[in-house]
Amino acid sequence: MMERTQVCIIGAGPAGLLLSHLLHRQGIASIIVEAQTREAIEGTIKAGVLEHPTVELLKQVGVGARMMRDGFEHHGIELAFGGKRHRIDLHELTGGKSIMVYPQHEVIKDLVAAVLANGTTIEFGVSDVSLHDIETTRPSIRYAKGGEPHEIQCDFIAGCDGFHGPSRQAIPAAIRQEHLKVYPCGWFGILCEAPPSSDELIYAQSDRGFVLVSTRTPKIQRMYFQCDPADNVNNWSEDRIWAEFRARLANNEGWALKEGRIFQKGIIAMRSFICETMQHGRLFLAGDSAHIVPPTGAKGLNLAAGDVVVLTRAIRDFYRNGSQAGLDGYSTTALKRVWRGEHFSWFMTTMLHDFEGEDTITRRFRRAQLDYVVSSRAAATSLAENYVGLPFESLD
Ligand code: RFL
Ligand code: PHB
Repeated sequence: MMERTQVCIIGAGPAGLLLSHLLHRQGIASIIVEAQTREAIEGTIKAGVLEHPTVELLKQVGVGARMMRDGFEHHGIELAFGGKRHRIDLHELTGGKSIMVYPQHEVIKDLVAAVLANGTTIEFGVSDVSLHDIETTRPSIRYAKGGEPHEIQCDFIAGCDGFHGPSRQAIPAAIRQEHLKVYPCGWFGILCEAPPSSDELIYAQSDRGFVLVSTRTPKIQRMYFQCDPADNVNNWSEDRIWAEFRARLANNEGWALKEGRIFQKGIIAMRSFICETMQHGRLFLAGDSAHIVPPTGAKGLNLAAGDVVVLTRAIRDFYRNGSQAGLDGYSTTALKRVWRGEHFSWFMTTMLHDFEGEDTITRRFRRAQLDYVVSSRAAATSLAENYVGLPFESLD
């Protein structure tokens, strides 16, 4: 079957769905193709923190109602080290900004509902997606669904297919510069049935490794501890997991984690990755297809949102007044924000994780940096400004 649309979007993650919705609001049509089922994308546990510009954008484009009702606004975070907790007052340090704890799969549900209500097609469960003629003004994608071959012709292809999707590979290797840093650790993430242990997220550094205490609802908590990326979740019983959390969060202040039944476990890799350029011909990458951050800065989804704002503007200007400038400058504009988020994520990661085999001077530098961040208003303000998120491009 052959179809035609203005923008063909590969991937129904936050990047692809939000792009489709933003384009629709500019009167631009799209079709999304997605390898997984709707149930799978709406059920995958990923991000938890939305930064201030993302929250404002979701509200502004009419997909923020459930987030405002069910999400949790946080005005600060805590850094724990040396047996003590130290609060970073995001709200006060940024002139009133905050972050929202609202799970990625709930954002996905809100966006899928909005995109379908726009009358846009999302083709779920496709396979063998390939990109064609991206160096011409009539690119297309081909894929299979239910054993049948399909083709979509379009003006633009948006590669929103995550780190493992085919879009990035469609940019010739010779013009693609890839920057990669793999960290020698992973994060072991759990969901458990327990009340919150803290009003705010705790990022904890210890000699046994990093811990993040996050939350989902008053009854479900999300926590992570730094682990060997090659470890297996089956090596970790509930008892062993809680013992590890207790050892890493040992403190002089008399508080302890509230423990409960663990019902989800997983290990994620930690890497920093940037693909320069994010465009080729009529193909534009957005989100994790072009860049990955370690999760310590809570930036991945938020960087994806920043990209699609820039891309929406560029495509809108093309259709509205034939301008090519936004399209030509897409990668340069988007990458500026991406590099900032990448650096911040690296900064948070190296400040909070101890790595095996490090020399003692590196460990002492880490402690000096932590002491500085919690004792200098200038240093805390810098962390807060980055954590709540630097502004997006304007869509007006
Ligand atoms: P996604 O979410 O990976 O979506 C890509 C979609 O493309 C589909 N796809 C294909 N479709 C068709 N054909 C193909 N060949 C395809 N190949 C792939 C996939 O099925 C998928 O549906 O990328 P996107 O949209 O760029 O969004 C990026 C975010 O998902 C990611 O950056 C965040 O989850 C990162 N992240 C966090 N980001 C934050 O902003 N704040 C956080 O607090 C935060 N915490 C996290 C995180 C990521 C985590 N994990 C699991 C990696 C915590 C964790 C544990
Ligand atoms: C989460 O709640 O999943 C979460 C929060 C903050 C991060 C990463 C993940 O930095």
